[in-house]
Amino acid sequence: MLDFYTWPTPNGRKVAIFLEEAGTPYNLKPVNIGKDEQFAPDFLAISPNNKIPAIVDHDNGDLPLFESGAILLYLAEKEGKFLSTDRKKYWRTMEWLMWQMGGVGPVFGQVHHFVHYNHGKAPYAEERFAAEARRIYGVLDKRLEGREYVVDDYSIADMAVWPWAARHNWQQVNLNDFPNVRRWYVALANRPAVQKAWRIPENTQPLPMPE
Ligand SMILES: N[C@@H](CCC(=O)N[C@@H](CS)C(=O)NCC(=O)O)C(=O)O
Repeated sequence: MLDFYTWPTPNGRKVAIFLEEAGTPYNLKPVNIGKDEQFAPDFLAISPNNKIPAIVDHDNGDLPLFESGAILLYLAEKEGKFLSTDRKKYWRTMEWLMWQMGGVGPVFGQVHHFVHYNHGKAPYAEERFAAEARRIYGVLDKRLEGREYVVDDYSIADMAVWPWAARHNWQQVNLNDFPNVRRWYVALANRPAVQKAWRIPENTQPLPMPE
């Protein structure tokens, strides 16, 4: 059994999707980041960067892990799911997972900060990060041309990117401008495990669907 520390945000949802898709049993430990619970000493002992998601694996000597990319890789290896053992596909998945961790997450996070939460305060930053987000959507759209998933089979790469695309409204992005992303986004949004993960921990946020 493992403990899953999370909150209904893009990074938390990556791991929630994996756990629901894999059917991995877990104890849910909500960390309300709106109430600064991520700074509690008990949580910092598990996640020293004071961010969700984090896990503690009691099947593995109470191993604590933070950083969503590391957690996805750990769980994929532990469960033997959603990460191909074929070496080419393995590295292709790693490549797109790292693209999410190094590009999509940090850039979209800045778009949320400047464009969604603090609109009008820093026009240059809004313009810069919104333009970079559109460029990233373009890269993803090209990647998904003629492909069902980011890397051949449904994988942790899809699970890492999808929750960030779910905030397309905050990013002022119309998914109709990116038809391959739209198709992929809707297909994942219709998966029962993704819909369940969206509600973890319990929340009333509507799951965004493009018009
Ligand atoms: N690189 C980290 C980023 C995690 C992250 O930014 N988590 C946010 C929620 S999506 C958080 O916990 N923020 C609380 C804070 O910054 O104090 C990961 O991928 O796990």
